[in-house]
Amino acid sequence: MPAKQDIINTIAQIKRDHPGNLMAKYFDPDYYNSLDDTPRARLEKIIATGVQNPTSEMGAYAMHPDDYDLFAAQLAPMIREFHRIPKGTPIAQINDWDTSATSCDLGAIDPALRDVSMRVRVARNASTFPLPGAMDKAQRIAFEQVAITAFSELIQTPDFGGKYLSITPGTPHSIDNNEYDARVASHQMFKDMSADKYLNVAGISGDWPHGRGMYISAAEDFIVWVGEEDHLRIMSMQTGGNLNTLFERLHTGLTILGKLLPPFAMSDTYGAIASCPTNLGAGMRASLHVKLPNLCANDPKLTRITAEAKKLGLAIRGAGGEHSGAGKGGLLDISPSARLGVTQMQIMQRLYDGVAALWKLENA
Ligand code: DAR
Repeated sequence: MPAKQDIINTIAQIKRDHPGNLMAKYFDPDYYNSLDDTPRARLEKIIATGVQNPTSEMGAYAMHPDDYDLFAAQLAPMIREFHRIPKGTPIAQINDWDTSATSCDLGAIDPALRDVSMRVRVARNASTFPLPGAMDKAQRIAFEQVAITAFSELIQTPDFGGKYLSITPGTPHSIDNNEYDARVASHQMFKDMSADKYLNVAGISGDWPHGRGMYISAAEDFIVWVGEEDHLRIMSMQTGGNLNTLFERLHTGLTILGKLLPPFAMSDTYGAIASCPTNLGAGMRASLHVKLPNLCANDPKLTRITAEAKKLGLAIRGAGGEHSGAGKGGLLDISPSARLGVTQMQIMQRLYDGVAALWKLENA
């Protein structure tokens, strides 16, 4: 590991060159120097991704649930800025899954939006293991076995029955490379994490592919990733326009799993604990794919649509995931940015209202 002053100088340079790197923006050399060796080493691991990847947006991943409290001096201001929570405003995650108060069916905006690909997922981590960045191979495999035990119960339920597909070599659930590739191509399975420079530095992709896999319901509308950026990514997905149905399926599945797994790592301040500070709170990413060719025209970096979406509290990704460009016909992945200090229903409404506004702009 570089000497303390080298790290301080490197981060100062990143702060000058990459003002969007929140880790560098809020790194305090005096605080860093005040730490004893052990906590300083823990902080260095948390921020390593942002130091070695200066173009990072957040630039940090937690390694243990209590990192958010122990290293609040570094992490709290980053979290406030990303989630747009003004300094001095108390942070308290409130949960609201009651879909009866609103109807968010995209078909009501335009019949052309009746059959969009949509998914909503939450990140959850078991409180009985370190977060993925600090897990060793044995822990990754042990957690996968904990998840498989829970899935053996889930398989018995009428709406969520399905199967578990592991990419840990040589297990009864293991799938071959052809099936893995096909599941990735269909956006059901996560990509090879060892190709992600951000996750590699953070240790989150360590021991790939051991301890990784996915549960999929028979209807292929409920999926649980095991061992991705968090212990679990629990997701509901469908082709259609009704966000209420999508969210209700997730909530029901999450509730069932919550009773079958060890307690999730939770915080009074930040709600569901996640590896990445961007995923705190509801720990939810609700997204849908929609074609906006006019708003993407002649703009390979998606500068215009990204700016318009940001005004609506939305983030834009290419259809191929993070750091990818628009897909065929201007296909984009649209999702609300804020996940902390907003309820599940506020996220659903923000996605619905945001898509309505972008669709109007696209067809103006
Ligand atoms: N490379 C990270 C990504 C942060 C948000 N996306 C996640 N967590 N998948 C960065 O700090 O830019």
